[in-house]
Amino acid sequence: MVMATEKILVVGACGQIGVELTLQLRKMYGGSAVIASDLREEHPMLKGTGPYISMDIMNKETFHVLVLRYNITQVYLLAAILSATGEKNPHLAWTLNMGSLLNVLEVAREEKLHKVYWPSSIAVFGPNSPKQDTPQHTIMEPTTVYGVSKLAGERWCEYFNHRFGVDVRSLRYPGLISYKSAPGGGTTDYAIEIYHEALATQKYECFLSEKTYLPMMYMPDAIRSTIELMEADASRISVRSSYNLGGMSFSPKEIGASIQKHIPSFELSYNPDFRQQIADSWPSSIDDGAAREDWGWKPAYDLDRMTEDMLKNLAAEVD
Ligand code: VAH
Repeated sequence: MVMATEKILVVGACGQIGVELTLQLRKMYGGSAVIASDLREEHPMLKGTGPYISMDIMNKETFHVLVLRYNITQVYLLAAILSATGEKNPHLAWTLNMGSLLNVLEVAREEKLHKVYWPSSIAVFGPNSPKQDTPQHTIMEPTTVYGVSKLAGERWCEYFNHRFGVDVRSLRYPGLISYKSAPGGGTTDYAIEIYHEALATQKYECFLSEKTYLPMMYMPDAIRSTIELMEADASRISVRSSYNLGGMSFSPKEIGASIQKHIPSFELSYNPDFRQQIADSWPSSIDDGAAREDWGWKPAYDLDRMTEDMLKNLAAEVD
């Protein structure tokens, strides 16, 4: 248990990452030290584990008052519109993803918050970025509004750190796979849906083609990487835009084969849609050497270990 001198606000606590990050932070700091907030109703898994406040992060005044009223010292900003949903409403995606971040960075500066966390994504890379082992620093020409907003956000994070000393930290998450909370409208959501359908119907029609390799990560690794980054001494953080973060890379065909080791009758078919073009613009694998060197990052899950854990826990939910 970390000393509860910190008071943490998680914004977007009911999303795919937010639920699990909130639960982990409450384990570390104590339930009452971590306030969960979202526009939505409180997620069932959060009920009874600590305080919940319904809040619109786009209302800077309300957010600022909440920070003062609850003596907040750290903010985790997880609210965002992801790649696939963002392409259906580009202006809203830009407005929410940028407006929320600027509200948090401004209040962090004004109130001298101890730390801020904000997730970026491998979506900041584009078709002209090196595809394999994409470097920490390289060409970044994202072709989705989501990627553009994350690239711009990274620049704002670095600016607020260098100009005002705000201790804001960030990770370029790959596609995240979990069983505890629903995916958020991303291009990598197939890698979650496939497990649910494998158990429910033993078949799945994938919206990406069979050989679409993408960087992916199991949620326990993603949560641990976030905590390890935020707990690292500030002197070890050399990247103030956002760290590349690698876990594993696989294609729909490979995840299908991993599932078939447990469910031999599972049938996988392919019917690529608009998300194929998004996936094709992203890296196939990531060089996360800077994260490994600066604060000792090392993933624990590979595809088969993730598949075993996903199927075991999803099957338990059905029973
Ligand atoms: C998305 N899950 O698909 C997110 C993620 C790398 C992908 O950023 O939009």
